[in-house]
Amino acid sequence: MRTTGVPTLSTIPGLDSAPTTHRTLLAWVHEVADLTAPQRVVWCDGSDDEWRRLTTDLVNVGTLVRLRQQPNSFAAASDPSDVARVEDCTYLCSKDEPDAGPTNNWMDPVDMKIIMTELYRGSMRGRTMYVVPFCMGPLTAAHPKLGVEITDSAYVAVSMRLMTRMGAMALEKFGDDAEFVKALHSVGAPLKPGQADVPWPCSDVKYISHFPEERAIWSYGSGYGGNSLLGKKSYSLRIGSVVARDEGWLAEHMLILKLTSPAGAVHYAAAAFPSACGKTNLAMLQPTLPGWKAETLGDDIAWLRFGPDGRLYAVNPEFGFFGVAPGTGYRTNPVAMRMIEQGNAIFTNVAVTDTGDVWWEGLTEQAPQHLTDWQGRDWHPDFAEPAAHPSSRFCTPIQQCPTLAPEWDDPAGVPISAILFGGRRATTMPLVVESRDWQHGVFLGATLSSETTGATDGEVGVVRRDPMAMRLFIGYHVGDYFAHWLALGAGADPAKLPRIFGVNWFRRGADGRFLWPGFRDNSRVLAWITGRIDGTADAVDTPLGAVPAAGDLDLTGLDADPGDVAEALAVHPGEWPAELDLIRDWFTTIGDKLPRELHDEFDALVRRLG
Ligand code: GTP
Ligand code: SPV
Ligand code: MN
Repeated sequence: MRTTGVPTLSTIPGLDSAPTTHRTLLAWVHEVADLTAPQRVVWCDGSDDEWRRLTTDLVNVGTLVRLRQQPNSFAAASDPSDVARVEDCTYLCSKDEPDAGPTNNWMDPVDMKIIMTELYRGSMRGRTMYVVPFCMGPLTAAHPKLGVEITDSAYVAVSMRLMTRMGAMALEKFGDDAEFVKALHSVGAPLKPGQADVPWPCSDVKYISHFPEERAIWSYGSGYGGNSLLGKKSYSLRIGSVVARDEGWLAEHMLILKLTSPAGAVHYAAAAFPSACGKTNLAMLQPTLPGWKAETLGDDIAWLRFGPDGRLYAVNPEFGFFGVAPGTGYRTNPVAMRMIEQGNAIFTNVAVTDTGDVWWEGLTEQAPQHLTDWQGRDWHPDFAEPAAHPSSRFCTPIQQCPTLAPEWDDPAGVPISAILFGGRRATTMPLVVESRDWQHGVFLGATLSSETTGATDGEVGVVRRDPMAMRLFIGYHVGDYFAHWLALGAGADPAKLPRIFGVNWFRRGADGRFLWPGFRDNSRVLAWITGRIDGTADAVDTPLGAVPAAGDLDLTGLDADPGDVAEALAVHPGEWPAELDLIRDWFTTIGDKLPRELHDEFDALVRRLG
């Protein structure tokens, strides 16, 4: 039974030129082509030629603008309605609703598939269907984590080349029967014969759906970031966290950083901050403290597994950076600037200068006199709105990062000695606090809170709980996720576990200014953290945990008011009754699945606060 006008299998050019004999993959590609009815099928090989072809096509249709000031680089402007991850349209379709828990939108997988199958029917008409094989994490891993994204967006295909190990190098690992995650994506904008395309096709109807039992992802209607680059949040975190639970490891929203002290001691740290709360900046830190060296391994996602020696090792599954542009400049993040200026970058929703370069708020102190803003409008410095969208992004290959640690592609990963949990809190949370042990550290992560940012749709600046910065990315029940964290710690040698810290770069004074200068000066906090691990740094015991006195931080050469620093570090018991209420509400939301150990930690905190 076929609808008239839908091309049948054999008539779709490219479908049968598959560079693989993997039977499940071939069958799935045929099935999707049959359903979505594309004009042609392209198997992506990830070559330079392919990149040139696709970027040229994208320039011709108006999706990309070629930058004249940076080699092989492009600016894209999304549809103004498609600028962030869509939280309300993101679903976790576990077979049983309780497995999704209170942090996920749930729908029955059968019902979701009925809805989305009808949306996908003919959704690629008039478009090219790209088959994008990819690998998350090193290709040399014993069991490489493979995926295939089928997409009708060339922008997604070229972005996947920057963000993942994509094309022939990944397909080589498939053989005839390797397991892989099926990730289906359509912008949901079929073209009628003769209908002209728009620069950023997308649909008002959006679904970003995850089927954890099947390890499958179905995304429809959006072309943007984490909604469409499905190796990132959808695979590496939502599906990844479920695989990690089943296999005894952790998939986390964390940067990975290597620190070398002036004495040559090496420590690796992983840090979980919610979206737009400083991961990329910390990952590319240039310490202001003399003699310290920081190197980058990852800026967004970490997969953590115990090694044969009992320590916890981290791997970055990604192959590129999809970083927030505004605020990135030579003063705040010179490493990112040097990375970007090498070219081979795709920018999304930034402003473009009259000379064909990019610009965003914070790139330079003074804005150019004239720009084309992210919505294509003439922009002058007195324009009321920012020239770049607050969540505009740069996307660049990881190998261009000038501070990339040499061990970045090691399938064994790097041994983590510190885990940081941080949020964006104007009050209450001190600059840094050390947990008492793993269980208390899990409590810090489980109660992590942050003011919402522009990285997702919805209101900005509202305080909400964001457990381990994973609120939007846990692929199962949050209570079970906490239990998994606790069980991993309980099964490990406590002396080999990473120490867990809470940080807050964003505390503000009464007049609204940041109390801590942040950015490169965060190296002073990292130095204290490694000092705690090595037993050389002092702290004051507070109800929250160990906090440095101002004199315990190395503040040599710091350009900040000493009163501000003391206030950034302060623990004010008066701020805590309100906070405890919020934690209590959060725990009530989680319900019966909240592990007893976290209730115990809460009670102990209440007691310590008196
Ligand atoms: P995602 O890519 O969305 O996950 O964001 P991220 O966590 O990588 O955040 P990023 O490093 O891109 O920073 C987001 C915003 O926070 C930018 O506007 C930065 O300028 C700002 N920021 C980062 N670090 C600091 C800091 O130490 N202090 C202050 N005040 N702002 C910071
Ligand atoms: C984030 O929002 O945490 C990002 C960008 O890293 S996105 O790819 O859209 O998830
Ligand atoms: Mn992120």
